[in-house]
Amino acid sequence: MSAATLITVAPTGAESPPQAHPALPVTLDAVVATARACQAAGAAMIHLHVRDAAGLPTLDPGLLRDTVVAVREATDLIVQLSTGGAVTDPLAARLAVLDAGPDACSLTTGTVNFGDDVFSNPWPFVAELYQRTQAMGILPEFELFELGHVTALHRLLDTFGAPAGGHVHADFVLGVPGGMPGTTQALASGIALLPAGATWSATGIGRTSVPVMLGALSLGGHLRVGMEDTLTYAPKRPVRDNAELVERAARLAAEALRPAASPARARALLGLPTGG
Ligand code: KMH
Ligand code: ZN
Repeated sequence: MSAATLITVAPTGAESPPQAHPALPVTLDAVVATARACQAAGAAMIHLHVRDAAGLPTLDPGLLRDTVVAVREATDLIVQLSTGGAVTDPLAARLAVLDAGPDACSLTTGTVNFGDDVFSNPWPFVAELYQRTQAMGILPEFELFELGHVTALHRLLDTFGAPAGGHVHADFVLGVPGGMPGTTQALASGIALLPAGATWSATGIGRTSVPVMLGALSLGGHLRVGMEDTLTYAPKRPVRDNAELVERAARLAAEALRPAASPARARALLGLPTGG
């Protein structure tokens, strides 16, 4: 079990409209301010989706690049870009996200029902994306919404070899309507199937956020929190902002005697180069 807890913040996502919450960071300035506040609160990695001038999700290459540069200039956070995008995004644009040069990217290993939609990740796309991360030296964070996604992770490693940097890091995304439930039991089933030596975090969507966080801490995992995953802090109590969610995660991690990892410590844990 790691002595420190890597906290990833997912501040924006692609699915909530800009008017869903006044603190949803949809402009570059707001993303940078959020990144700073979340690092101060204990985050070490940021999972980013980008919005256009209307606040709608986009995979515009220039905006993605500008965001990577701006967050790097303002913080020490590990910059992870989403390759999941929005459920409506074409696969080719999702592959091109890597050209923005992040430290890490999300990589969902299979398709999953996503509310009324389908989050599509056919095997040829997943295989191509994975091989591009290897060629470009970008750390993939394997997003696992289903137990079958863990099987597909093994298939990737068996077919194409280890990720860039040699370390396997996964994130269980629980409680999506259509995916695994946000319970400690589901999480325990998933981590039992991970490859030896892998590190993992977990996040629970909506009201499963706190139970999944407590389950992840007790099972020795890391945490992802943020307004991509929940807009409420408690039933009928909207979240103040992303930093409030990071503050709670850092507090609970400290109580679990596994305090929040600094970005430098998180880099070492994930096998990323330090100092850049
Ligand atoms: N917006 C979801 C359909 C990711 O970032 O890689 C996919 C998602 C996962 O958010
Ligand atoms: Zn995402």
